[in-house]
Amino acid sequence: MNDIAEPELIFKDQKLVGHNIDKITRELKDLADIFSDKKAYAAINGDTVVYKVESSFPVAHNTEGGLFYGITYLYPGKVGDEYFMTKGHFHSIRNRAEYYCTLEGEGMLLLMDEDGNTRGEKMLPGSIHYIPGNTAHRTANVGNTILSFSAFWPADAGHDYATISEHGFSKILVEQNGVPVLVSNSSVKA
Ligand code: M6P
Ligand code: ZN
Repeated sequence: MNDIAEPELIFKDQKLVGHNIDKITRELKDLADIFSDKKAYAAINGDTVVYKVESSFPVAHNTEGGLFYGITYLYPGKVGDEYFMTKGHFHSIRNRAEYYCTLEGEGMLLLMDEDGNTRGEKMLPGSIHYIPGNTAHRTANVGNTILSFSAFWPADAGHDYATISEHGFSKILVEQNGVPVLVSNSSVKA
C-alpha cells in the first residue's frame, strides 16, 4: 500500500483547487450597509463584483479544534472616496484569532477592538497579519489590481456580521490626495 497522497488542496492558476471548495461572490448590492457615501453607492451598478471568497471547510462548522482556510479576491474600486472593502466581522466566539497572508496586490487590513479603537495595517505581497481575538477585521483594496490574501481561522469562530452592519467601524479608509487615510466615521451609531 502506498502511504503517500496527492495534496488535497492546491492554489493553482490563481484559484483554489480541490474537492468541495465553497465559493461566494459579493456584489455591491450585497454591501448596502458598509459604504458611507450613500449617494455614490446608489450611482454604481449593484451588480458590480466587489470580492470573491474560495474556502475549504475540512471539518463541520463549529468544530472545536478544527481550522478553515480561504482565499479572498478583492477587486479595485471605490465608492466615492472609500475603497472597495469586505463586509468585516467580529468572530461569534469573540476570542478566536485568525491569520491573513497577502498573496497579491496592495491593501489595508482594518482592525477594531471592542472599545471601538480602529487601526490599519498595510498589506503587500508576502505580508503576514495576526488578527487577535476580540478584534473586528476587514480589508480594503487601495491599489489598481486585485488584492488577494489567504486566511486561516478556527472552525468554531463563526462570523458576527450584525455588529458591524449596525455600528460600522469607528474609522473609514478613504483616498485623500491620492493616498489612503483613516478618518473618523461620522455615520457610526454609538
Ligand atoms: C477571509 C476570512 C473569511 C471571510 C472572508 C471575507 O477569507 O476572514 O472568514 O469570510 O475573508 O470577509 P467577510 O466575511 O468579512 O466578508
Ligand atoms: Zn474572521
